[in-house]
Amino acid sequence: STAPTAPSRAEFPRDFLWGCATSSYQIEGAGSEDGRVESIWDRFAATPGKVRDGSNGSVACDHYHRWPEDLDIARGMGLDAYRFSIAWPRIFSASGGKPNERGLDFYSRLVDGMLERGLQPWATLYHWDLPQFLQDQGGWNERATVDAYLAFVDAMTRRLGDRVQHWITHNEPWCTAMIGNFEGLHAPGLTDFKTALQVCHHVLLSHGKAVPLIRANVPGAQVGISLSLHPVRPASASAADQAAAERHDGLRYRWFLDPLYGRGYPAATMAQVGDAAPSVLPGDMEAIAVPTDFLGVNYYFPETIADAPGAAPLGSRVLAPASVETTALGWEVAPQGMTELLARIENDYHPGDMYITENGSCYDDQVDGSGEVNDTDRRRYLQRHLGALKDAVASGVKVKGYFAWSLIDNFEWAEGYLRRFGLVHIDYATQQRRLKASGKWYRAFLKDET
Ligand code: GBH
Repeated sequence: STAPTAPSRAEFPRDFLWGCATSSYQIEGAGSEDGRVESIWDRFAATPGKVRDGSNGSVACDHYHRWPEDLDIARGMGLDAYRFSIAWPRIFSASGGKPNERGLDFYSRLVDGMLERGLQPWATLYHWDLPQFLQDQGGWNERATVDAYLAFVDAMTRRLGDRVQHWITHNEPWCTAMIGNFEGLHAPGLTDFKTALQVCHHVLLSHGKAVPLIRANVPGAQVGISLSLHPVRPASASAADQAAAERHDGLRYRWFLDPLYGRGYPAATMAQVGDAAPSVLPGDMEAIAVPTDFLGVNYYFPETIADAPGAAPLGSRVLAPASVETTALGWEVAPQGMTELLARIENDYHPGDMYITENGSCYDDQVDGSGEVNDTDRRRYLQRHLGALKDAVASGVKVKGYFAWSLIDNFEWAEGYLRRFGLVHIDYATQQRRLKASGKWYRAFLKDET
């Protein structure tokens, strides 16, 4: 049954864009085909203890071969748009040199497949799969990686720019920088705060420098960046918890949005990070502040922050809040957090158009005796978040579209294949695809039958 809070499509503006998202390393497989080289995630996943089930993305959903079926499913659901990412290790196998034609051809066929099915392609240029040869030269900690990224962006936008207008420079720079280089929980698995902030700076700089390049190669390009953002809530009303939440928010939210919207790194956070501050060259902050066409917001859950004296980096920690509804990963289910977050960004930065470029939930799905996946929790999560999105639209926030994470179950990074986010179930033994109850509901919603 449909929850009373579920809106219908007709309650959104007619031109509101509906889609699903995926990323290359999480779905493609074909790890060593057609000239693809090793990525930092292949290396990281091969390191014992880094991925919970010891798995990797070398086969994943075999999307590299099964993409026509996956795009048929996306079309069958009635999506307007499909957000995918491009594997840099398929395009460049060494520093300098020419792009790999077989890699370019794969994405060219994929994009043609989307257009044939009436799906608007949204291409993400970096969703965490850095070529390992670049990490061997220092990765994003090195300024030279910005130039390598621009060569990759140039190759992709030249090849696809006659058919792809929507470009996302980076997915979640926080994760690239902090989870990969400070927390050590994602590739490349480093645990150094100063490195993380330098990585962050180079990622933001590479975004800023990519925007004019994309515009030069793609007539009419719409360019943006996707950030993972959380409403931040102090664990208690105590002054210590409130100050901790403020410090956390400075690094988690303002550290990204302030420079992107022309304010430079926030002074208070800059003072708190001290010696870990990144090295910034003249002109960098102006480059990062280049105007964009939209802001992508990836929203999953609010963060509850407690004071934690001595905890790196800024003396705070994220709490698992007690007695709230959570998904199977322990993430709080808080639809109104999305409304709140969008309103805050609108108010703080007036970024123009925003898109929810990811939102979704992890549950322990089971295929039942009749071959169905009755994921009522995920369906309800989706319904409630679309209700919250409707509230955001009604309040005048300029949010123009929504991409569910994810089209299909996939390699969930450090969780391996143990965690499922798809609207479509994957049986990894057979690669069989099955539309879950959540996907069927989204299909009905998109056909305006709910
Ligand atoms: C997105 O990141 C990614 O873009 C996507 O690739 C991924 O599959 C999807 O989310 C689902 O995870 O569990 O308390 O340790 C979302 C950013 C980064 C938010 C990791 C949660 C871990 C918090 N996520 N973070 S905790």
